Amino acid sequence: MKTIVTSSSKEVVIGDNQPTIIIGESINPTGKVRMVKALQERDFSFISDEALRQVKVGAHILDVNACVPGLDEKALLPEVLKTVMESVDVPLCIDSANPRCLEAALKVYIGKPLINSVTGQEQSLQEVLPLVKRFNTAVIGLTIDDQGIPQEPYKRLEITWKIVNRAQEMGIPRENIIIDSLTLTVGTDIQAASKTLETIRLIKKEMGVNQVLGISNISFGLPLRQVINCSFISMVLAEGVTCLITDPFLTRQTVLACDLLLGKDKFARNFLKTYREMKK
Ligand code: THG
Repeated sequence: MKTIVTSSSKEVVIGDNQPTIIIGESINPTGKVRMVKALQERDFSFISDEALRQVKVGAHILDVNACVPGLDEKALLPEVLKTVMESVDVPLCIDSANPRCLEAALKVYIGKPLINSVTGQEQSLQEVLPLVKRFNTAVIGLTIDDQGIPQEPYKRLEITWKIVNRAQEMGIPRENIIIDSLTLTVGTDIQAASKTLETIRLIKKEMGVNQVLGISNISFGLPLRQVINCSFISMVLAEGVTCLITDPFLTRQTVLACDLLLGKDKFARNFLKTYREMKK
Protein backbone atom coordinates (compact mmCIF):
# COMPACT_ATOMS: atom_id res chain seq x y z
CA MET A 1 0.00 0.00 0.00
CA LYS A 2 1.58 3.25 -1.12
CA THR A 3 0.20 6.73 -0.54
CA ILE A 4 1.80 9.45 -2.63
CA VAL A 5 1.67 13.15 -1.87
CA THR A 6 3.49 15.89 -3.75
CA SER A 7 4.57 19.50 -3.73
CA SER A 8 5.39 21.36 -6.94
CA SER A 9 8.80 19.66 -7.01
CA LYS A 10 8.86 16.77 -4.52
CA GLU A 11 7.10 13.45 -4.13
CA VAL A 12 6.77 11.66 -0.79
CA VAL A 13 5.85 7.98 -0.62
CA ILE A 14 4.17 6.64 2.51
CA GLY A 15 4.11 2.87 2.90
CA ASP A 16 5.52 -0.31 4.43
CA ASN A 17 9.17 -0.95 3.65
CA GLN A 18 9.70 2.78 3.30
CA PRO A 19 11.32 5.06 5.85
CA THR A 20 8.79 6.41 8.34
CA ILE A 21 7.35 9.70 7.14
CA ILE A 22 7.42 12.59 9.61
CA ILE A 23 4.69 15.26 9.38
CA GLY A 24 6.00 18.32 11.22
CA GLU A 25 3.29 19.53 13.61
CA SER A 26 4.42 22.95 14.73
CA ILE A 27 2.57 25.26 12.30
CA ASN A 28 -0.48 25.08 14.54
CA PRO A 29 -1.63 27.87 16.85
CA THR A 30 -3.46 25.57 19.30
CA GLY A 31 -2.06 26.36 22.72
CA LYS A 32 0.82 28.39 21.31
CA VAL A 33 0.83 32.07 22.22
CA ARG A 34 3.67 32.95 19.83
CA MET A 35 1.95 31.33 16.82
CA VAL A 36 -1.41 32.91 17.65
CA LYS A 37 0.30 36.30 17.77
CA ALA A 38 2.03 35.67 14.43
CA LEU A 39 -1.31 34.83 12.80
CA GLN A 40 -3.12 37.80 14.38
CA GLU A 41 -0.41 40.17 13.18
CA ARG A 42 0.04 38.43 9.81
CA ASP A 43 3.69 37.94 10.79
CA PHE A 44 4.31 35.36 8.10
CA SER A 45 8.10 35.48 8.58
CA PHE A 46 7.64 33.62 11.87
CA ILE A 47 5.69 30.91 10.04
CA SER A 48 8.27 30.77 7.27
CA ASP A 49 11.06 30.29 9.85
CA GLU A 50 9.10 27.56 11.57
CA ALA A 51 8.63 25.76 8.23
CA LEU A 52 12.36 25.94 7.46
CA ARG A 53 13.33 24.80 10.95
CA GLN A 54 11.20 21.67 10.72
CA VAL A 55 12.36 20.68 7.25
CA LYS A 56 15.98 21.21 8.29
CA VAL A 57 15.58 18.73 11.13
CA GLY A 58 13.92 16.09 9.01
CA ALA A 59 10.21 16.74 8.41
CA HIS A 60 9.09 15.15 5.11
CA ILE A 61 5.67 16.84 5.14
CA LEU A 62 4.43 19.87 7.11
CA ASP A 63 1.04 20.13 8.77
CA VAL A 64 -0.48 23.59 8.32
CA ASN A 65 -3.23 24.73 10.68
CA ALA A 66 -4.39 28.34 10.92
CA CYS A 67 -7.44 28.05 13.16
CA VAL A 68 -7.52 30.83 15.77
CA PRO A 69 -10.90 31.67 17.33
CA GLY A 70 -11.91 35.15 16.16
CA LEU A 71 -9.78 35.14 13.00
CA ASP A 72 -11.06 34.44 9.47
CA GLU A 73 -9.64 30.98 8.87
CA LYS A 74 -11.00 30.80 5.33
CA ALA A 75 -8.90 33.82 4.34
CA LEU A 76 -5.93 33.01 6.56
CA LEU A 77 -5.32 29.34 5.75
CA PRO A 78 -4.65 29.91 2.02
CA GLU A 79 -2.28 32.78 2.90
CA VAL A 80 -0.35 30.67 5.40
CA LEU A 81 -0.25 27.80 2.93
CA LYS A 82 1.21 30.08 0.24
CA THR A 83 3.83 31.32 2.68
CA VAL A 84 4.87 27.76 3.54
CA MET A 85 4.91 26.72 -0.15
CA GLU A 86 7.24 29.64 -0.89
CA SER A 87 9.54 28.77 2.03
CA VAL A 88 10.03 25.00 1.66
CA ASP A 89 9.61 22.40 -1.07
CA VAL A 90 8.01 19.53 0.89
CA PRO A 91 4.37 18.45 0.41
CA LEU A 92 1.86 19.86 2.90
CA CYS A 93 -0.89 18.50 5.10
CA ILE A 94 -3.83 20.90 5.21
CA ASP A 95 -5.27 20.82 8.74
CA SER A 96 -8.77 22.20 9.25
CA ALA A 97 -12.07 20.95 10.62
CA ASN A 98 -13.96 23.30 8.30
CA PRO A 99 -14.63 22.03 4.73
CA ARG A 100 -15.02 25.62 3.41
CA CYS A 101 -11.53 26.45 4.68
CA LEU A 102 -10.15 23.21 3.23
CA GLU A 103 -11.66 24.10 -0.15
CA ALA A 104 -10.17 27.61 -0.11
CA ALA A 105 -6.77 26.13 0.76
CA LEU A 106 -6.98 23.41 -1.90
CA LYS A 107 -7.58 26.08 -4.55
CA VAL A 108 -4.14 27.60 -3.94
CA TYR A 109 -2.16 24.41 -3.30
CA ILE A 110 0.24 23.26 -6.00
CA GLY A 111 0.60 19.47 -6.05
CA LYS A 112 -1.23 16.63 -4.29
CA PRO A 113 -1.63 17.47 -0.61
CA LEU A 114 -2.81 15.49 2.38
CA ILE A 115 -6.09 16.68 3.93
CA ASN A 116 -6.30 16.54 7.73
CA SER A 117 -8.99 15.22 8.13
CA VAL A 118 -12.25 13.38 7.51
CA THR A 119 -14.06 11.54 10.33
CA GLY A 120 -16.68 8.79 10.45
CA GLN A 121 -19.34 11.43 11.11
CA GLU A 122 -21.94 11.64 8.35
CA GLN A 123 -21.53 15.37 7.82
CA SER A 124 -17.76 15.11 7.56
CA LEU A 125 -17.98 12.23 5.06
CA GLN A 126 -20.47 14.18 2.94
CA GLU A 127 -18.48 17.41 2.96
CA VAL A 128 -14.82 16.34 2.93
CA LEU A 129 -14.76 13.27 0.64
CA PRO A 130 -16.06 15.27 -2.40
CA LEU A 131 -13.05 17.59 -1.94
CA VAL A 132 -10.69 14.60 -1.80
CA LYS A 133 -12.19 13.39 -5.06
CA ARG A 134 -12.37 16.75 -6.82
CA PHE A 135 -8.82 17.86 -5.96
CA ASN A 136 -7.33 14.33 -6.10
CA THR A 137 -5.76 14.52 -2.66
CA ALA A 138 -4.85 12.03 0.02
CA VAL A 139 -6.78 12.27 3.31
CA ILE A 140 -6.35 11.36 6.96
CA GLY A 141 -9.37 9.45 8.29
CA LEU A 142 -9.96 9.78 12.03
CA THR A 143 -11.58 6.86 13.85
CA ILE A 144 -14.09 9.08 15.54
CA ASP A 145 -17.86 9.32 15.07
CA ASP A 146 -20.82 11.08 16.63
CA GLN A 147 -20.17 9.24 19.90
CA GLY A 148 -16.51 10.31 20.09
CA ILE A 149 -13.45 8.01 20.01
CA PRO A 150 -14.63 4.49 20.86
CA GLN A 151 -12.55 2.63 23.47
CA GLU A 152 -13.15 -0.67 21.75
CA PRO A 153 -10.64 -1.40 18.93
CA TYR A 154 -13.29 -3.24 16.87
CA LYS A 155 -15.47 -0.11 16.91
CA ARG A 156 -12.54 1.95 15.62
CA LEU A 157 -12.06 -0.66 12.89
CA GLU A 158 -15.75 -0.29 12.00
CA ILE A 159 -15.31 3.46 11.54
CA THR A 160 -12.27 2.76 9.36
CA TRP A 161 -14.43 0.48 7.17
CA LYS A 162 -17.08 3.16 6.95
CA ILE A 163 -14.59 5.80 5.76
CA VAL A 164 -12.81 3.48 3.31
CA ASN A 165 -16.06 2.08 1.85
CA ARG A 166 -17.64 5.47 1.45
CA ALA A 167 -14.51 6.74 -0.28
CA GLN A 168 -14.42 3.74 -2.59
CA GLU A 169 -18.05 4.27 -3.58
CA MET A 170 -17.01 7.74 -4.68
CA GLY A 171 -14.06 6.45 -6.69
CA ILE A 172 -11.38 7.41 -4.15
CA PRO A 173 -8.81 4.61 -3.99
CA ARG A 174 -7.83 3.09 -0.66
CA GLU A 175 -4.23 4.24 -1.18
CA ASN A 176 -5.36 7.82 -0.74
CA ILE A 177 -6.66 7.18 2.78
CA ILE A 178 -4.42 7.17 5.84
CA ILE A 179 -6.13 6.09 9.04
CA ASP A 180 -5.46 7.80 12.38
CA SER A 181 -6.58 5.69 15.38
CA LEU A 182 -6.19 8.71 17.62
CA THR A 183 -5.11 8.46 21.20
CA LEU A 184 -5.83 10.24 24.45
CA THR A 185 -3.37 10.74 27.29
CA VAL A 186 -2.28 7.90 29.54
CA GLY A 187 -2.37 10.58 32.24
CA THR A 188 -6.15 10.16 32.52
CA ASP A 189 -6.73 6.78 30.87
CA ILE A 190 -4.27 4.03 31.68
CA GLN A 191 -5.61 1.96 28.73
CA ALA A 192 -5.14 4.76 26.18
CA ALA A 193 -1.88 3.47 24.69
CA SER A 194 -2.70 -0.24 24.79
CA LYS A 195 -6.11 0.27 23.13
CA THR A 196 -4.52 2.37 20.41
CA LEU A 197 -1.80 -0.24 19.81
CA GLU A 198 -4.45 -2.95 19.58
CA THR A 199 -6.43 -0.82 17.10
CA ILE A 200 -3.37 -0.24 14.92
CA ARG A 201 -2.65 -3.98 14.84
CA LEU A 202 -6.26 -4.74 13.90
CA ILE A 203 -6.47 -2.12 11.14
CA LYS A 204 -3.15 -3.31 9.73
CA LYS A 205 -4.34 -6.93 9.65
CA GLU A 206 -7.86 -6.31 8.38
CA MET A 207 -7.38 -3.35 6.05
CA GLY A 208 -3.70 -2.93 5.26
CA VAL A 209 -4.13 0.82 4.78
CA ASN A 210 -1.45 3.31 5.75
CA GLN A 211 -1.71 4.60 9.30
CA VAL A 212 -0.68 7.86 10.92
CA LEU A 213 -0.65 8.92 14.57
CA GLY A 214 -0.30 12.25 16.34
CA ILE A 215 2.19 11.34 19.02
CA SER A 216 2.14 14.09 21.61
CA ASN A 217 -1.46 13.47 22.82
CA ILE A 218 -0.26 10.38 24.66
CA SER A 219 1.74 12.32 27.26
CA PHE A 220 -0.47 15.37 27.96
CA GLY A 221 -0.39 16.34 31.63
CA LEU A 222 2.63 14.21 32.51
CA PRO A 223 6.28 15.09 33.16
CA LEU A 224 9.14 13.80 30.97
CA ARG A 225 6.88 13.93 27.94
CA GLN A 226 9.72 13.27 25.50
CA VAL A 227 10.53 9.94 27.11
CA ILE A 228 6.90 8.85 26.89
CA ASN A 229 6.48 10.16 23.34
CA CYS A 230 9.63 8.47 22.03
CA SER A 231 8.80 5.18 23.74
CA PHE A 232 5.34 5.29 22.20
CA ILE A 233 6.84 6.00 18.77
CA SER A 234 8.87 2.79 18.91
CA MET A 235 5.74 0.83 19.83
CA VAL A 236 3.43 2.25 17.15
CA LEU A 237 6.06 1.86 14.43
CA ALA A 238 6.54 -1.77 15.42
CA GLU A 239 2.78 -2.27 14.97
CA GLY A 240 2.81 -0.85 11.46
CA VAL A 241 2.20 2.90 11.64
CA THR A 242 3.90 4.38 8.56
CA CYS A 243 3.62 8.11 9.23
CA LEU A 244 3.79 10.32 12.38
CA ILE A 245 2.58 13.80 13.29
CA THR A 246 5.29 15.08 15.60
CA ASP A 247 8.01 17.67 16.18
CA PRO A 248 10.99 16.29 14.26
CA PHE A 249 13.40 18.29 16.41
CA LEU A 250 12.36 16.20 19.41
CA THR A 251 11.71 12.82 17.83
CA ARG A 252 13.71 12.38 14.64
CA GLN A 253 16.56 10.41 16.21
CA THR A 254 14.11 7.94 17.72
CA VAL A 255 12.32 7.55 14.40
CA LEU A 256 15.61 6.89 12.58
CA ALA A 257 16.67 4.34 15.20
CA CYS A 258 13.28 2.60 14.90
CA ASP A 259 13.52 2.46 11.10
CA LEU A 260 16.96 0.89 11.45
CA LEU A 261 15.71 -1.68 13.98
CA LEU A 262 12.64 -2.47 11.87
CA GLY A 263 14.69 -3.12 8.73
CA LYS A 264 13.43 -0.02 6.94
CA ASP A 265 16.86 1.61 6.54
CA LYS A 266 19.07 -0.42 4.21
CA PHE A 267 22.76 -0.36 5.17
CA ALA A 268 21.76 2.12 7.93
CA ARG A 269 22.05 4.75 5.22
CA ASN A 270 19.61 7.32 6.65
CA PHE A 271 20.83 6.78 10.20
CA LEU A 272 24.49 7.31 9.29
CA LYS A 273 23.78 10.19 6.91
CA THR A 274 21.87 12.03 9.61
CA TYR A 275 24.55 11.27 12.19
CA ARG A 276 27.21 12.77 9.91
CA GLU A 277 25.09 15.87 9.25
CA MET A 278 24.53 16.34 12.99
CA LYS A 279 28.24 16.17 13.73
CA LYS A 280 28.95 19.01 11.30
N1 THG B 1 -4.04 13.57 14.52
C1 THG B 1 -4.25 14.32 13.42
N2 THG B 1 -4.03 15.65 13.41
C2 THG B 1 -3.64 16.28 14.54
C3 THG B 1 -3.41 15.54 15.72
C4 THG B 1 -3.62 14.15 15.69
N3 THG B 1 -3.43 17.64 14.52
C5 THG B 1 -3.20 18.33 15.76
C6 THG B 1 -2.42 17.49 16.75
N4 THG B 1 -2.98 16.19 16.85
C7 THG B 1 -1.00 17.36 16.29
N5 THG B 1 -0.36 18.63 16.25
C8 THG B 1 0.21 19.23 17.37
C9 THG B 1 0.65 20.54 17.24
C10 THG B 1 1.25 21.18 18.28
C11 THG B 1 1.47 20.52 19.46
C12 THG B 1 1.04 19.23 19.60
C13 THG B 1 0.42 18.57 18.54
C14 THG B 1 2.15 21.21 20.57
N6 THG B 1 3.06 20.58 21.25
C15 THG B 1 3.79 21.14 22.38
C16 THG B 1 4.53 22.40 22.02
O1 THG B 1 5.05 22.49 20.91
O2 THG B 1 4.64 23.25 22.90
C17 THG B 1 4.85 20.20 22.85
C18 THG B 1 4.52 18.77 22.65
C19 THG B 1 5.66 17.88 22.96
O3 THG B 1 6.22 17.96 24.08
O4 THG B 1 6.03 17.09 22.08
O5 THG B 1 1.89 22.33 20.83
O6 THG B 1 -3.45 13.43 16.68
N7 THG B 1 -4.64 13.70 12.29
